[in-house]
Amino acid sequence: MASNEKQIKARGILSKHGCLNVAVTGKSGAGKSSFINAIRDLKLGQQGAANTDVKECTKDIQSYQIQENSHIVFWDLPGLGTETFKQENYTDQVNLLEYDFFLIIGSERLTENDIWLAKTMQNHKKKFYFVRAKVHIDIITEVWSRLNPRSKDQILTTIKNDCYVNLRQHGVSEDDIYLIDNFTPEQYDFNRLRTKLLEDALQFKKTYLTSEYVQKEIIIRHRKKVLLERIKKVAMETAATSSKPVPELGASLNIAVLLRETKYLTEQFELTVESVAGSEDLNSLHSAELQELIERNSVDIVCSEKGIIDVCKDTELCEIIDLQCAMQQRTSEVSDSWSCRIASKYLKGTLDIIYENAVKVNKEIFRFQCKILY
Ligand SMILES: Nc1nc2c(ncn2[C@@H]2O[C@H](COP(=O)(O)OP(=O)(O)O)[C@@H](O)[C@H]2O)c(=O)[nH]1
Ligand SMILES: [Mg+2]
Repeated sequence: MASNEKQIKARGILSKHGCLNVAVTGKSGAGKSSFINAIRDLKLGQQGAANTDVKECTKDIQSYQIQENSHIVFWDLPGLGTETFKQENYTDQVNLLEYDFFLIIGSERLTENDIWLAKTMQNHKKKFYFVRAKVHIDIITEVWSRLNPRSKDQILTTIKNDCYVNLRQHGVSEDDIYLIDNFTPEQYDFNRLRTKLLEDALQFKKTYLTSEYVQKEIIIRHRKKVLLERIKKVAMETAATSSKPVPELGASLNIAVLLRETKYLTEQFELTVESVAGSEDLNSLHSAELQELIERNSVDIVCSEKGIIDVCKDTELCEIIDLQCAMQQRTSEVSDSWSCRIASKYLKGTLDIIYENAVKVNKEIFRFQCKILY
């Protein structure tokens, strides 16, 4: 597959259900692929490990997930500063701005490419951490190269200060700088970085779920508004055409139309497991739990003539209904406007029940999704 095609494919995968898409970028040879292997507890050559080498070896974009967290995806980007990937084209070549979050991996001295990446992120209001890899090498070579070697902490402080001084004007705080060595992930800042990334991914997912929930509630509210307009027309239709007397309500109604409408209203708010954001990422146990939750919380609208009468009797029109029935018994006349009012009352009452229920189920689904995040 041509690399362009792969990138377009990547674009589709990127928008996936609130997964934090982390682009691992930086100069070629900095340790990007090695970082991805380290965070996934893999060594070069192990099945599924990213390719790493002293020569440029990552030209296509690949994604990697870690076992303990499905809400984070690492994208191993080609290194910046090679013959193929130069600053002027890099943003487009790798769709840089599509990602949610960035790790700029550097090694040895901070380069112009590192600074350019930080500046690009800052200009586009993208969040990133700067990760200085290979610090173990710095510590070892100190002993070989100096007559009076500095302590390990002194070396680390020097590296960190150098990064901070050069990056702070691009919005980087000291905490956003991580000193790591990919071959000793139990040392230096590796675990702090791992923990922070997992926290960030969780926060990102929560924000995504919240926005999905709010969005759905807006849609539910809007749908109710549209359906209220529809009800006005249908109520007239059901009172005027092929209506039959319903003595309990003192009205004459087209029951078939009312039943058809009841079904229609129910369908407009139906929430299924499939319609829930990220449902294809749920394991079978969670899917079944969600299914059960939706069923347990859904109201059962009785789609029958008796159901219609019950809903009408349940409204504040009760007293007038009794009055109408009494009047009708005396005059044996049914007024069209009364029938229309009853039909409209019934449909609005039903819509209210279905709407309230949809709001409740939406809230329950959101709670469930937040619960299973932990
Ligand atoms: N000692 C040490 N070597 C590293 C580290 N990270 C990467 N390397 C080596 O640096 C070279 C380039 O690494 P790679 O992960 O392929 O860099 P990339 O081009 O940024 O993906 C390889 O030979 C790695 O073994 C590290 O943290 N410590
Ligand atoms: Mg690589």
